[in-house]
Formats: sequence, C-alpha cells, structure tokens
Amino acid sequence: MAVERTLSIIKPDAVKKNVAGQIISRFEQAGLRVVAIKKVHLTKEVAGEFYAEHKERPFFGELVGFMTSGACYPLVLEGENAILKNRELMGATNPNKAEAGTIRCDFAMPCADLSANAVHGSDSPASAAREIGFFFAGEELL
Ligand code: FUP
Repeated sequence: MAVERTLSIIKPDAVKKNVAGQIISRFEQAGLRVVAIKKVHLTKEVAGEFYAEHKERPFFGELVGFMTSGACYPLVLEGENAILKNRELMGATNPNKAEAGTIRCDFAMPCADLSANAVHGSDSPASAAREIGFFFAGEELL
C-alpha cells in the first residue's frame, strides 16, 4: 500500500455543530495524519469552481448555497491508502444511508438536506491532487 494524500473538508454543518475535533479524531484514530488545515468561508464563485463537475446537476444551487452558509475546514490527510480510507470513514453520501460508525451517520443525522453531510473527501488520486492544490499552496504542505 502506498502513502497517499487526500483532501477532506469539514463542512459548515459540522463546524456549526462544533464536532470538527471529533471528526479529526476519527481520522487520527484510523492512522491518518493532518498535514495542513485552514478555516475558510467560501464565496459562491469558489464553491462553484470546487464543485464544477456538478454544475449541471439539479442540486448544484443548493450545494453551493450550503457550502457558503458558514465556515468550513479544508484539510489534507496523509497515510497508507488515505483516499479510500477516508471514503470509508466518511460513509455514504446520503447520511440516512450511511453505516453506523461512519462520520456521516454519526455527525450528519438526521439529514433533510443532502448537501449537509458533514464532510467531503476526494474520490480518486486525480481529484485528490486537484482538490489539495485548490486549497493549499506547495509551501503549506511541507
Ligand atoms: P461525495 O463524494 O460522497 O461527497 O458525493 P458527490 O461527489 O456525488 O456529491 C458531492 C456533494 O453533492 C455531496 F456531498 C452532497 C451533494 N449531493 C446532493 O446534494 N444531492 C445529490 O443527489 C448528490 C450529491
């Protein structure tokens, strides 16, 4: 297994619930290390650019509205198999369908708005590279 880096975002719903620390603990307990972290309040333009692949989807407006509704914490995680490991820790996109013990089940339930699912996680090496570069400059990743 290779050591990888992946981008996570602790989304505005989780920041508002004050559970960011508990979520970071999940990553650490699973053997992932926080390489970089920052607090940002996304604008509509930046959130729209980050989620550009979903631009034509019916939920795009709601997703951008949610992601700009408060502060969020983008963070870079590093570890063995980090991309898949983070996806497993997150659980299903829809928190109502996420398995018990996953971040989305434990911190985003009950969930009326599917955008409010506590965390984002890169889904491939290519998206991890793009998404890490989207939020962090090289010197922030040493
Ligand atoms: P995920 O990789 O699990 O974050 O899910 P996607 O990349 O497919 O979707 C990105 C975000 O869009 C999700 F976190 C939540 C939102 N979304 C919806 O609001 N409605 C949908 O039907 C699908 C996704």
